[in-house]
Amino acid sequence: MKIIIAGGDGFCGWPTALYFSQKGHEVAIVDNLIRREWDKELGTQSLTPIASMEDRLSVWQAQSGKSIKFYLGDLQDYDFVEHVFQDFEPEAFVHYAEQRSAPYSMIDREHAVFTQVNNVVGNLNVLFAMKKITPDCHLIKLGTMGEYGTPNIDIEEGYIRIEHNGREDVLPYPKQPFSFYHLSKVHDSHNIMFACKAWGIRATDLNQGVVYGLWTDETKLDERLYNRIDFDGVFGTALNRFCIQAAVGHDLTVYGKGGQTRAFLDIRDTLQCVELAALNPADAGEFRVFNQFTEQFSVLELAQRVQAVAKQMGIEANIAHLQNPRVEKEEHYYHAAHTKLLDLGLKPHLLSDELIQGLIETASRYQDRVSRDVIRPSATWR
Ligand code: NAD
Ligand code: USQ
Repeated sequence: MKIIIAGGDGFCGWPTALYFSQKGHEVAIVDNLIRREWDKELGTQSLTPIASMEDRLSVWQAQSGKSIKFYLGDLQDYDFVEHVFQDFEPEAFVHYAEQRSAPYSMIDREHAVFTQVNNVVGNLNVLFAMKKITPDCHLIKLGTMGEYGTPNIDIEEGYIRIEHNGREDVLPYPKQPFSFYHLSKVHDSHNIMFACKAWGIRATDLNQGVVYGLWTDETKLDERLYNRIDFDGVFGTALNRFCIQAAVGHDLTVYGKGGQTRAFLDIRDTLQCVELAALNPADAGEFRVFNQFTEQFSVLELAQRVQAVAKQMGIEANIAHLQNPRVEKEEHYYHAAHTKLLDLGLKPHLLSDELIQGLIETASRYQDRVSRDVIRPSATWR
């Protein structure tokens, strides 16, 4: 299959590109490398050292004998996007290339506007180029479980049957997103749904939970193939952050009560899910929605899991309940459906003590790269 991985320099995108390449697909990465600039803006860096894209690709070629094409450019630039579609003629387009941090989108007006313009315009450009050049191409779009928020009823996969005044219909599930970032994903979903209906585009919206873990078979082959992993208070996410905090002797930063429950998955399952979507494309005109996660946990539960594994390793990790920088429910009902990817054959890697231990060990190895100044949350919702 000819497949584009947009956002292929990022945490999910880089291992996905290698995974598809290893499986013999013809892969191209599209990225403007802006994620590396955001690190500089925030005074942080990946825990693991990451090589330049040039080095990543030449090492991969040497290791595997396979080449990955790289298009350097911004999805907000329509001429660039059209060129990519003309030149590569993809059968599938995996779209990870967005600003993905909720706290980053809440820093101030400029960051909120940037996030929504970057994400919504980039996605619209992809839709228009697809319609014009490769109308049969399958769009595999990374959305988020955070589109749904935390309603007091079960969350369904994209759609819900509603009865109202004696009539019934299957309608998009109500959205109550957590941040301006999560809102950008809702806007994307609406734009894609409309493009499917109006132009017959085929699309799968993967409402992904929080991704944890780091290593995949391909990224551990050579230090220059290592993936990035974030620890800072803006881009770092719950479980990965707790493991790194335990390793460097920082309190585990639970926001508020910690009863916030979210959907989670191992990064190896991100790759599996995207592969399952790609191998089983949506029909022409179909806007398909999968909830992409394997387990749900409260934030406090995760901190306690990390604390227990750290203890077995001889590390005393303290759990601190920080004042919550976000506006979110700290105790709530949460039950989300996630059967569609399992039906396609997903074999989940459930959260294990070994994975937590491995992350703590990796973080210990690279602890000199962790600046403690950027660990506490800096952006607030209020
Ligand atoms: P990331 O920030 O590590 O990677 C995103 C990549 O996209 C970066 O390399 C960046 O340079 C690139 N990019 C951003 N805007 C671009 C643009 N306009 N043009 C070209 N390239 C651009 O993010 P990630 O953690 O790999 O997440 C990938 C996707 O998955 C995102 O869309 C995110 O919303 C979604 N997602 C991530 C998680 C998670 O826990 N990491 C969970 C659910 C959903
Ligand atoms: N949290 C803490 N302590 C921390 C970090 C986070 O208590 O140190 C809490 C947050 O308050 C929140 C929950 O953990 O309640 C999740 O926060 P997060 O930073 O781990 O994840 P989130 O902001 O939701 O965003 C991440 C990705 C985003 C993706 C989303 C999936 O950055 O791209 O869309 O996970 S989901 O959560 O399903 O919306």
